[in-house]
Amino acid sequence: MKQRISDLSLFGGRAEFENPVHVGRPTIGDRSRFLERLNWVLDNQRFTNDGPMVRQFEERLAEMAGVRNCVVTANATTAMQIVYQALGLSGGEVIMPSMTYVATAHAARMMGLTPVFCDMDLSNWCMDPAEVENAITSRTVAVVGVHLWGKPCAIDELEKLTSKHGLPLMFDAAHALGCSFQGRRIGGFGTAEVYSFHATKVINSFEGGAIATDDDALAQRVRSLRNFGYDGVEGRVIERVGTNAKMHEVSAAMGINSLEALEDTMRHNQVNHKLFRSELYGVDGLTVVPFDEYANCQYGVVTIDQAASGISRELLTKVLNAENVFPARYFDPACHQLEPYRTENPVVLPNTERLAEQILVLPTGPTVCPQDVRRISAIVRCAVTNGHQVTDRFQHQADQQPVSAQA
Ligand code: T4K
Repeated sequence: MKQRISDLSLFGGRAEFENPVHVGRPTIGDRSRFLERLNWVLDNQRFTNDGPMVRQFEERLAEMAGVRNCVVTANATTAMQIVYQALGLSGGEVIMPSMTYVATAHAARMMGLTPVFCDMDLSNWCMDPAEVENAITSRTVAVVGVHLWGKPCAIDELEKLTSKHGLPLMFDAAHALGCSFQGRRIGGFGTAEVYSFHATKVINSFEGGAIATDDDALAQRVRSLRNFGYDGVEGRVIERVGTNAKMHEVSAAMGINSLEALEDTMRHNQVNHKLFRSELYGVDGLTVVPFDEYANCQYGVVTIDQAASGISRELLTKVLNAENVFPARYFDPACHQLEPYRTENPVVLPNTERLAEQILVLPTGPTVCPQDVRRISAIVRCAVTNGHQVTDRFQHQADQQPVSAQA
């Protein structure tokens, strides 16, 4: 394990990992069960349009989340769009955090709605409800909370606020499947919650999403909207303008497989998370974002404060890449800093901007074993505790390079 600067591969040491270690490796579950399910789909000859695998996946999800309805879709982005449509929202402002994946904002914009971005509360790493209250105007038509990296956002406060103002409350729960808040699984809060089953998520269906809601009428409308607007009861009457956001059977088969592995996956991730916390404890300028024991811990989130550590996030990334470790910068730039959402008078969100500059997500998940976590942590600890020296040495190395090699 790396201990001295000279051990680092960036400075001539041997790479710690022979094969690349990535963020976001998919969770497959029991491969032979998946292949059995795949064969079953092929034999059954029903590939899509609300088939038996999709229905089973929906039932099992609803049971896991403790909600009345789970409507699965092609992905979470279209799921959010059809929730807006089902709520009859076609204009006005939607309040959401800026520190989220751009899909949260795009889903609103694609439906003709205007995202209004709020800053975050650094004590829980989620949207600050006080900021939400300030942002509510007569143009506000909905509020979207995001359970960033699986951390439940300020659900209670947002529920109180939205009910006071008579606004629908949607949660982007793309990261939070399996997580709980006050003893209840994420999925049953607000008007609706939306999961993602993208390949990189704690449960994957290759691509996929779901709308979880206790509102039966809303569930029926979103079922219809995901299937061209066909009526959900009779099935053959076009009742409204809808899209094609259906999940197909092979996706659902993978989703069920991966759902069956959820408890094991969460246990594994929680062990990895605790190890990151202990192995990186006390490193100046580095914080391992904490999760409680009810989180799915699918992201190994750290922040690097360059002023305190002497090393930039970018250089730490270079150090890790040289060791064959590939972290991710979720989510930098934040949404309000992205081209489609920049305004003439720039919105300033200090906490979000600071976090966006410092965030780094380290690999975890079932393909990353606890020993890998120790090895990754050793690299990080070595680079960050010697931050100034690593920076100087890297600069010196760069200065020695011929100009053509630097270009
Ligand atoms: N709301 C939030 C808060 C979200 O984070 C997301 C999606 C959404 C809504 C929308 O959900 P969906 O509409 O996608 O269902 C990924 C995903 O594309 C995106 O789904 C996800 N969030 C976002 C956070 O990240 P990238 O840009 O990180 O993907 P990529 O290809 O760079 O891969 C990242 C890492 O994962 C790499 O290390 C390789 C690994 N990987 C990736 C894929 C696709 C694999 O090992 N296998 C794979 O198949 O976007």
